[in-house]
Amino acid sequence: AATPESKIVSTSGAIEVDALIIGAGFSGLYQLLSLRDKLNLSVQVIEVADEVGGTWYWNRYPGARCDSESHSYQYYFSDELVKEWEWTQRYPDHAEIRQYLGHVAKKFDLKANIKFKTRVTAAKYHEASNRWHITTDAGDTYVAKYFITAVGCLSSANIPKIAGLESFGGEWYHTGQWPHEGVDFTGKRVGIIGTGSTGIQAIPVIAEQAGHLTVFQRTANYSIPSRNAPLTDQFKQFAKEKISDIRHVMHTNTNGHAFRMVPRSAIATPEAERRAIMEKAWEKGGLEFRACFDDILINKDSNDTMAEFVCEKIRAIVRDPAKAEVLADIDHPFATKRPPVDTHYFETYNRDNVSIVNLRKTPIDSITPKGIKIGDQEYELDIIVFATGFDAMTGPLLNINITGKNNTALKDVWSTGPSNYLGLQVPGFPNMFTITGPGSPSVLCNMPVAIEQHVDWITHCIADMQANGLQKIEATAKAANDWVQEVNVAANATLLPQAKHSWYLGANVPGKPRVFMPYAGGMANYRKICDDVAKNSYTGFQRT
Ligand code: FAD
Ligand code: N01
Repeated sequence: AATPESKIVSTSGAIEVDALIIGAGFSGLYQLLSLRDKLNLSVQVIEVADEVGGTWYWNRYPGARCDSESHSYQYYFSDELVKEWEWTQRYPDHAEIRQYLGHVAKKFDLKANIKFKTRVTAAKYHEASNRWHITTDAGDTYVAKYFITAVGCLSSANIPKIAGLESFGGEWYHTGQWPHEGVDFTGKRVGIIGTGSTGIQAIPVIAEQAGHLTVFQRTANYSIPSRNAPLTDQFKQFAKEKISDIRHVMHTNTNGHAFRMVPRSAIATPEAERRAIMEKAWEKGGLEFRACFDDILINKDSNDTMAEFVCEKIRAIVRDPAKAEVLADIDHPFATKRPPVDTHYFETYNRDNVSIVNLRKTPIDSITPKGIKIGDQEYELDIIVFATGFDAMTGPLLNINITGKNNTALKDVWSTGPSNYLGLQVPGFPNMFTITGPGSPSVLCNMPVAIEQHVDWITHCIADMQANGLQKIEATAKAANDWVQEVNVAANATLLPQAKHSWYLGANVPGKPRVFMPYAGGMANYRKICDDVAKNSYTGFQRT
């Protein structure tokens, strides 16, 4: 394999490599391994953190763990790797996932090709040489034939611009930039803004330590108990013996998880039977709850049955009817925002030291030196936690000054929302690939499955170019336009766009274009589309 030493430093001081990858999370690590060890290319990864891990490097907030089940939240490209890694819990926490990715990096000697503590600030395509010039905050310039972004969909923290934040006398943190040494909440007056998956994970854990916790909720949310537990020996054995079967299920269903949707309609199931099914799934816990029926996201009547079931559960768990009302006042169909899974989330509101403020009634006015001001009331706080999510999917890409052919900036091409072909390539940006880019299923899936599919497709595409002496691949404008239509059609065939306050639509970031970003047509369907494109000599791409 090509080693870092095989990089060439040109007379201009630029470092020449075959491929430059940004990011050392699940995506970047596997892309590096594939290009370096399968295709023998010289590859450089640039990563702003000082370690591998991506999401799991940054998100160390209390309660941070994944909600994909451990046996599915890992790479499946190597049976040996699956067999040798032992998960301890049904849902691993951030530290365990970091250890896993650290193990992968060590096993395949990946760190040799990663430059840490370095941010890519700009990437510019030079047409005459057909090379990307990529510059970093360390002052380096890399010249690469292939430029691959593995920057993540959820890596650009969304810190709302609330007037007065800079005047706050206490401490404040965003969950996606959590201090590695942790935060001591003991006896403190803590406010948390946000009740998405992150807030719902963090609230029960912070409540156990804080003197008082005030939850500032803008959009009430459904949540399903995770029922997290240590894995039994029997399950561990099952997961290792059935690697092929598990992989097959994940590769042939809509969402990349290791379970299938049960092919039955909620609304067509008699009420008593439907209820019994939902009760059983609620007891089992986890994302599989929504797979009890296969029409939840396409039939509003079916969806209503699940939405009502969860709201009934909220009212039954939360003893204070006023709190229960705020929590169950949900404005979108079930699972049209990513449904969180939790550990004692609704139960936490039965604690005397936890209160909830409904921001839909009165929004935050400002942050003062003492706390958060809403209307006439000032909530005095020692610590504010922003569980306010991310500038998702487009944010991490637009943070980099990317310029394609004719000096065209990506931010201009995407000024009214992202457009590309298959979520993989933007016309005018040859030889640039976006792993899990907008327009791909990515965030609607168990992501390692979506990531492996993209990396394998890109690797195969580059291998084919190398084998055929091709220099350049570029999506055509027509293919991208058609794909954007396809992404819209797929979203509109579901209830997903009905969640108006959703980051899938960019609604959480003021001023962001309202475009449904991920491809909702299903992972298996998408995989087939991509495979067919490759088989048909890369239809929709121009290759020279
Ligand atoms: P990331 O892990 O985000 O890695 C991207 C890397 O790129 C980061 O390390 C970042 O520092 C680096 N980077 C970005 N821009 C630059 C730049 N300009 N220069 C240098 N480096 C840069 N998905 C699931 O499927 N199941 C789950 O249960 C799940 N739980 C999640 C929980 C949380 C709290 C969050 C935030 C996300 C979760 N996700 C989950 C989604 C998760 O992001 C993906 O599963 C996966 O980790 C993404 O890997 P990635 O390598 O594509 O991106
Ligand atoms: O972010 P979110 P997240 N004033 O955007 C509120 C993955 N993930 O970090 O809905 C007041 O979902 C915002 O309100 P609203 C998963 O894909 C997975 O929780 O915009 N409130 C919302 O309540 C997930 O979907 C896991 O009205 C403001 C909250 O902050 C994605 O990451 C765990 C506000 C943000 O919710 C993002 O989740 C964690 C403002 N100005 C994350 N701005 C697991 O798998 C925002 N909000 C377990």
